[in-house]
Amino acid sequence: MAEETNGPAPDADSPVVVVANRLPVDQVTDPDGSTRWQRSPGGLVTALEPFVAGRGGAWVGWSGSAGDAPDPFDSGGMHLVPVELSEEEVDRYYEGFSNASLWPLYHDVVEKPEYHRTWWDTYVQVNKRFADRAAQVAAEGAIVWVHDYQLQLVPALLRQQRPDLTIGFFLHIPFPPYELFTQLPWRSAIVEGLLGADLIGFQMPSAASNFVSLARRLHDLPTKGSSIQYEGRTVTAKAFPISIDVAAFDELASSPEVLARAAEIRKELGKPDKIVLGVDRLDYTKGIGVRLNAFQELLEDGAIEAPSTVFLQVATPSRERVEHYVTMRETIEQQVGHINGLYGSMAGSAVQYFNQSMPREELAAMYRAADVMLVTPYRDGMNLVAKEYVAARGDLGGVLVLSEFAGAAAELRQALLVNPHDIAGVKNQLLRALRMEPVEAAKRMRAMRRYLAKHDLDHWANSFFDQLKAQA
Ligand code: GDG
Repeated sequence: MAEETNGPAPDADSPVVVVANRLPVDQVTDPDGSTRWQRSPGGLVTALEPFVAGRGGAWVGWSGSAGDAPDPFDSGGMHLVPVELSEEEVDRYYEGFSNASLWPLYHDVVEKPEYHRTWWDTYVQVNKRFADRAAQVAAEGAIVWVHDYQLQLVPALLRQQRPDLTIGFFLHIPFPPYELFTQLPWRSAIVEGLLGADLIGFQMPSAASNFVSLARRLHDLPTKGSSIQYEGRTVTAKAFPISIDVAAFDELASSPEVLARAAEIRKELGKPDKIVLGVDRLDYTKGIGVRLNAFQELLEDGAIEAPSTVFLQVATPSRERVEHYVTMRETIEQQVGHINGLYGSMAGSAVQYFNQSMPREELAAMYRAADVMLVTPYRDGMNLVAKEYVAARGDLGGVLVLSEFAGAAAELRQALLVNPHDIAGVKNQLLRALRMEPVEAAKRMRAMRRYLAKHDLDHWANSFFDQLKAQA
């Protein structure tokens, strides 16, 4: 366990520190058995790298494997500070409290959250360790940006040790209303943990106001608009909807290689008239079953036929040691088998299902090949897949069907919005998307692309940092 510090340690010299569950690198093993660190794929790393690299900044996070942590090292212009987690801590803090208590609770209790005191104790212990590491590397008066639901206690723990710091926190997932949040046996501790920050960012204005009203109702704190008065400080809770690197995705999706692959995918599928696509981490919040039900009923009704209309679903493996995920995967795979048994033919399957992680280029080609993109989460902080689909359609083709309960729905207003709990509504909108005139589809796509071009990942990171610096 790290020693507590009061004020910066003598060698603490990072003016900007990111604290996240994972480091921005993954350890890879080469064919000769040697290991090395490779930058993690993903937008967040790309967005935050410019703020950390080149400014002597640091990134505090877990390496992804249980056991002793490697010593801090430099990579890509960033000082990386690994935090160690034992097997038991991974079970209780990460798979337990983060992914089987907080994740379902924050997603409208789509599955029943489990609450265990041992999980909570470990969550506290691990949050302390992350806060200690950040306190050790942050320079006097540094800006620290803490990320996501795994680390909600870090802002207060860090402020106790280092009142000189400016602390920001961003929650990538939804924040539930008072009536749900107050189920949590440790609700006050979480609110106090977050209030250690100067700025708390959420994906949606409604999530920010859920938090403000919680501070008022549960802790009797004075609030006004997005401001909360707490221990002589003003804490701001506001929405900063996250985005993607729109230009980079657009460029990738219109490269000759990706376009050629998109044409090949259509050919490999037997040149269907329509391709419907879903891309998700295999997660019960994403509403993959809803889509399969709607597709199956349209086949039953005779409104569509297979394989001239084919449904392509990529369900990337995720959290495979958490029980809810194991049962959900079995249910979905049975459903796919059932639909294909009934509606497949020698000419091809009705549903093409992949429980695999795909290269980014392959995803881009699928986006480009798909006539309809189905994004139907029961609840989602943002949903970057919806934004990637729009960014990929420089040809203005394709129709996006999007759940009202994804954060992205507040921005991508020209999508065909659906309530994933209303199967008849999902069927109607899917059919409407399949039958939409290209002129109308292009008009909708153009409007969404215009919006996204201005609201990209840089815009998100800059707005958050600017507001945080203004609070300093
Ligand atoms: C959380 C919040 C919020 C998926 N399969 C493959 C693959 N992906 C990529 C997608 C996209 C990302 O993963 C998924 O992002 P989402 O936003 O859709 O969902 P979560 O993973 O649940 O993310 C969410 C987000 O944080 C950011 O704040 O939007 O609400 O839940 O980029 O393309 N990428 C590759 N192969 C795959 O098979 N390469």
